Amino acid sequence: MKKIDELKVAALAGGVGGAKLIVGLRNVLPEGQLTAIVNTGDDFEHFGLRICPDLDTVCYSLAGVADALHGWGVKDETWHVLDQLRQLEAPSWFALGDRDLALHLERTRLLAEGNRLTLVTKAICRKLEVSTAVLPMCDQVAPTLIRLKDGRVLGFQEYFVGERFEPLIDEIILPEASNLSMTTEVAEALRNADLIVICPSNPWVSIAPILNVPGVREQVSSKIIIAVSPIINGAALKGPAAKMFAELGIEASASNVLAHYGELVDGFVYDNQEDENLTITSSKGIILFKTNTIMKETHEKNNLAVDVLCLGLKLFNENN
Ligand code: FO1
Repeated sequence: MKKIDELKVAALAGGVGGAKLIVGLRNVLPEGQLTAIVNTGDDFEHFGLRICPDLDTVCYSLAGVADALHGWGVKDETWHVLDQLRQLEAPSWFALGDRDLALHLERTRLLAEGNRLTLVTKAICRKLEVSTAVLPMCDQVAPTLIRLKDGRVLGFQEYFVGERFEPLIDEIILPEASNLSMTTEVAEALRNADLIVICPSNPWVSIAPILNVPGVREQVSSKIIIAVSPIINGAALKGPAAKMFAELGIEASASNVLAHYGELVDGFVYDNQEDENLTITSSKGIILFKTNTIMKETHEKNNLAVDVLCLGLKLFNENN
């Protein structure tokens, strides 16, 4: 029998919602028992710089320097470079703040020296005084592409930011898995984990890319997995998840998030405000847990983390 503060947890996360629960898990678990495995499908090249939005959102959030309004980028940011880019009539659709820019410059420099993204991220976390292990899902470039109904194929940021996720999507294209490989760091984190937490991130563009890395789905499926729904009453708190569901022909609902994860999860956490009673389509006995999943304040992040860990601990102890 394990106690909650003995649990080793690997949390799969994408952008803003995922980062909030990662912070809550870091706050309630002892040092060294949490590893964040983060989506890099949103990454892209911009002005020759390697931009890794989800890694940065998780690192800035853990460092306590994330901009509270947006959830991404750095707080107390200034925008002189962006203003000057506009003067130059250069691309300004993706808002790069001055402080944030320093991180993109340094990451690009370290990558150009031949360092793996995993080690570059580790170095950046050290400089941001983040002790939590933050791992990119893989070291290879692994862009998630969006095929639109008008035939165009866009990178995720061009779709999400450039076109404000307005165009109708036809298909989400993940990279060919055979071009990707699980890092030794991710393999070790998954092997050592007692519990896998799928954070309230977009199932298609934040979680699916992580599960697409060869070996990840196999490694996690032998563990207790708790997923948190990013959809409440058919809507996403942030980002395109609900709209994507609809355009992929799936009604946006917590039930459909659960159906999307299907046999993978052992426990599913969804919001108190959810007025539908979830129908479980999977044959295996999935435990449902209703609580507050809206994380504005730190105590809400911590409370959700405790709920997730208690559910995970219960299932872990029943299975071990
Ligand atoms: N999101 C926006 O909606 N507009 C932006 O201009 C923008 C800039 C940006 C810069 C750095 C960064 O790390 C994230 C940024 N994001 C922006 C958010 C980003 O597109 C999303 O958070 C993730 O890709 C979604 O998971």
